[in-house]
Amino acid sequence: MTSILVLNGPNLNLLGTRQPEVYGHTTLADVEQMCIDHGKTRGAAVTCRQSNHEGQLVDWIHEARGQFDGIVFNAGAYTHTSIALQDAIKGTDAKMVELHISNTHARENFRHHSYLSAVALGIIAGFGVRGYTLAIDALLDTLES
Ligand code: CA2
Repeated sequence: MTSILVLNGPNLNLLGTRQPEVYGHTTLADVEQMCIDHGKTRGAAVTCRQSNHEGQLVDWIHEARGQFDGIVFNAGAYTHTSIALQDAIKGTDAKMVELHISNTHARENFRHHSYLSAVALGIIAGFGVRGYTLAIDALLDTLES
């Protein structure tokens, strides 16, 4: 069975509680359940993790090697700052889809650059939390092709 890790970075535990005009009303728990349920409909096992700590995210990416076929990664603000996360993704054999709830290119300039895009299979941004299931589909379609 194909296994997918849905990884969320800093502050995404606040989803649904603040800034609903940017990130919507859905909580992280709802998003994670949606991902697990969507994986099941496609015959894939989805595991969800969230951390506010860069090193923890690096450790989970290292552990993903040989354990997960793909990663859906919303690295939050670390997207725009973290060479460490780029290096970690380079060191895993799992394919990664970069995911953003908001359209980062329609926001402040500092959100326009991503250290992760260069090591991503592709990028989904601006479709709200629906982007998570779009990213799972993109990963599964790629892995199955
Ligand atoms: O659009 C996205 O998914 C982002 O990755 C979200 C990050 C932001 O720094 C990126 O530029 C784009 C921020 C996550 C913060 O999440 C919150 C959710 C609810 C309330 C407050 C923060």
